Amino acid sequence: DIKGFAFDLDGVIADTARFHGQAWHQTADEVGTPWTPELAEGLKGISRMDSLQMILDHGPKTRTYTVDEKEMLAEKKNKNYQALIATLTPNDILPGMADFIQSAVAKGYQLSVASASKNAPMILEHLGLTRYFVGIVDPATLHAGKPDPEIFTRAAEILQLQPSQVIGLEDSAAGIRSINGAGEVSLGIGEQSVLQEATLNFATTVEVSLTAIEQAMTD
Ligand code: B16
Ligand code: MG
Repeated sequence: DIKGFAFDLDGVIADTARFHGQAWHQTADEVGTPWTPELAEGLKGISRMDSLQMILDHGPKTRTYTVDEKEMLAEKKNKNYQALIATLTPNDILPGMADFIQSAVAKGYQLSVASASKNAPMILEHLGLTRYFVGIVDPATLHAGKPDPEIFTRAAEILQLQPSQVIGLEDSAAGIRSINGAGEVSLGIGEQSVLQEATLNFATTVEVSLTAIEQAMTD
């Protein structure tokens, strides 16, 4: 029986990708990397330092950056990003997800967060959602990011549940792979062609409800 849910954040609870995009665009301009929609898409779900490396790899490569310089670039991006996420309010929760989260808690399910973002606690605070979650996996303590199963394994441990008792919600292919690898039930939100490996698939957050999930599980 399902007793808990592990949530990805960006793309599942809120659309923070647009803020990451805005802040990384500024970094790209600074290092001379042309900003393209493909680059913006490629940055979704990957860690901060991997994102910076991807931007540098798409650049002119006329110079190399030291570890210190890279850390300064990443820190500057994060400051800009944090200024943007400070504007988030409960109105920025993706459609249907506030209802889903509240009704899941009301029905006795346990919730945790499995996000690659070190800013997840701050984002949940601005969205007014902190109190609904038993805990948030700290991505700084992980040995490997998504698609490695570690983050979703830890999300079940936080809930003190067996992986088979947990449904993981994700909008990225790497995230779905992580959930499946952890032995949980994967719920993909987005295009089925991208999230082929998901056990359950919903086109948008609007369709996600306890009734719809129960229905999909018995199909
Ligand atoms: P931070 P998720 C991910 O969030 C974002 O999709 C990705 O673009 C970002 O680089 C990553 O978090 C790290 O974020 O710089 O705030 O630590 O989809 O795993 O919730
Ligand atoms: Mg995501």
